[in-house]
Amino acid sequence: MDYMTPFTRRVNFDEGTIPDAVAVQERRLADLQGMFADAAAEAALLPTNPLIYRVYEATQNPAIPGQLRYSTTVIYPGTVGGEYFMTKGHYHAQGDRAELYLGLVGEGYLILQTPEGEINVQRMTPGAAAYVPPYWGHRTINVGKGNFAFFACYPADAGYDYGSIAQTGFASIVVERDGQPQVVSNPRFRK
Ligand code: S6P
Ligand code: ZN
Repeated sequence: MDYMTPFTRRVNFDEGTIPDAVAVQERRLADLQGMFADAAAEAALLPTNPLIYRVYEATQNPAIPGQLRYSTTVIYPGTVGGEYFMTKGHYHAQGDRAELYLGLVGEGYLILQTPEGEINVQRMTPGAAAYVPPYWGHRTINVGKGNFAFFACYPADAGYDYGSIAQTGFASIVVERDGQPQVVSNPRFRK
């Protein structure tokens, strides 16, 4: 048997980062083009191409059954035409793979959607352990004034299906109304 060597990576609980991450992905507005409901507001912001979030990958464990990967995501505060900064969102390429999120810093929403368009919203604050069941697409949204960060652990072979979300969007979006987050239906949702 060729045993894998155990290891530890430290999560910074104040920042929600993984300082010795094996990879850090940056997502800017250009990477989310067409995903915000207010196309004019998105186009107006595009020249400055703000940083929306970073993903700190703790591992590059092999994408095979039985292996796990884990990471943190830090979403910066801000809106595009009143719609809060958010992740691209995805289904798992292997749809039956679940995932666990743990809130670390700030305040966010986890919005989940079935392939049929059913929506579920979970509020995430530090300590909230939110379960993403098999088959639910998922996106996280920073609804606070500071950074929002969470830890994620998922089967290494889950993979990413970004295409379905890019095509249809989520049926609901989260916008700021009178300084408060509100979940409203997405005018650009294409079922
Ligand atoms: C992976 C997990 C997270 C996200 C990350 C960024 O299954 O759900 O690590 O990859 O939060 O979101 P996205 O939608 O850009 O991959
Ligand atoms: Zn996922």
